[in-house]
Amino acid sequence: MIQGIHHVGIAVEDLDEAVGRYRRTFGVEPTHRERIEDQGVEEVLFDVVGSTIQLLGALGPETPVGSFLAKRGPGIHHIAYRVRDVATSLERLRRDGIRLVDDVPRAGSRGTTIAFVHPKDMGGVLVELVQPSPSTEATGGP
Ligand code: CMX
Ligand code: CO
Repeated sequence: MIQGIHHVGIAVEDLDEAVGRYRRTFGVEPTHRERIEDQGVEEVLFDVVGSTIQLLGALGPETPVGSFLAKRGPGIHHIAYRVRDVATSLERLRRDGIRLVDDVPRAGSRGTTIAFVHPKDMGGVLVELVQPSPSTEATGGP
């Protein structure tokens, strides 16, 4: 089912401060910034060789990342695996009795199709499944 690590999501208190730190520390430049209203986040992406780091700022306290920051503080929020087909993957997980956050695939940033799997059945790790948009699939990009 897993074709690679699409990205790692990292919850940050201050997006601009975190972007500056990544620039200075690793000499990398952000490749994308987007507000994703239905996820309650603003993301900044850094493409690193073969994968992507997704810095996540919360759009409010009552959002998944806002509540994560309040309870745990900044840190790794989720891991996103690349899959060929999110709907098929969800069907298989559901058959295996794995708790899902998203019962059906939804739209992610940059034309991706995504779904979240509940951390309670994933050893305490929030998992995102990502199907790249057809236009970036050829290049392997996110
Ligand atoms: N990683 C691991 N465990 C997590 C977690 C995370 N990111 N977020 C919550 N949990 C755990 C909590 O620690 C808690 O465990 P305990 O019961 O042992 O205390 C349990 O899950 C319930 O946590 P909660 O704070 O009550 O949070 P909710 O149940 O309200 O929400 C979740 C949890 C996973 C359903 C919610 O965060 C969600 O819907 N996530 C998917 C969407 C998302 O994260 N969007 C932002 C990223 C968008 C993107 O990547 O594009
Ligand atoms: Co993500």
